[in-house]
Amino acid sequence: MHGSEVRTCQTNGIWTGTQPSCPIVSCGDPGAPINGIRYGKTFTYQSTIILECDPQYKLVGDLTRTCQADGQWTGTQPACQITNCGTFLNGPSGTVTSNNFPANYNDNEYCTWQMQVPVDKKVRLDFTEFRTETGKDFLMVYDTSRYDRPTIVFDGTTYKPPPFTSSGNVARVRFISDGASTEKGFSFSYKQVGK
Ligand SMILES: [Ca+2]
Repeated sequence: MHGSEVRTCQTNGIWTGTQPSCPIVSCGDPGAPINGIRYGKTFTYQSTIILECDPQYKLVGDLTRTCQADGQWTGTQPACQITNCGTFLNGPSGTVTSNNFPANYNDNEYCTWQMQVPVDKKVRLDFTEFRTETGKDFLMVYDTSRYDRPTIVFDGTTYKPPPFTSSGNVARVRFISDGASTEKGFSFSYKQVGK
């Protein structure tokens, strides 16, 4: 706030101090990390943005940042570190498997696949196999045109994720394993479907 917090009416009929005003606080655009993307288009007080890395890169640092009253973002801008897995998939259909499938995947994996279809289509995912270490190794499905929508997370050995259809023309799938114990992993197909 700029101006006087308390103003008193004086005998001359004029208020003391100056009229307060509240300028809109903006933290400014922090940009996207190199080899990454920024979700969220407002940078004012209480806005939250999400920082993400492209396939073949791993996010190191803060996934989300929020604009504070002092005009500073929480946390620090993350970086995207190269990995040895994941890719962009742009064809009308395809199949994705975890590393080494059907043998076990590796420890400490961070793999992202992005499926993109024409703008008037959606991406449908159908899982054929799914086994990951319960509570430790996770598969995440991102509906990337809806950054505000919670990510769907799957893990375990007893069920297969249900089919998923994106709301836009892009979907991302990410697999993250911890440093010990592995399973067979997963296999899914994707294809473009009409809106
Ligand atoms: Ca594990």
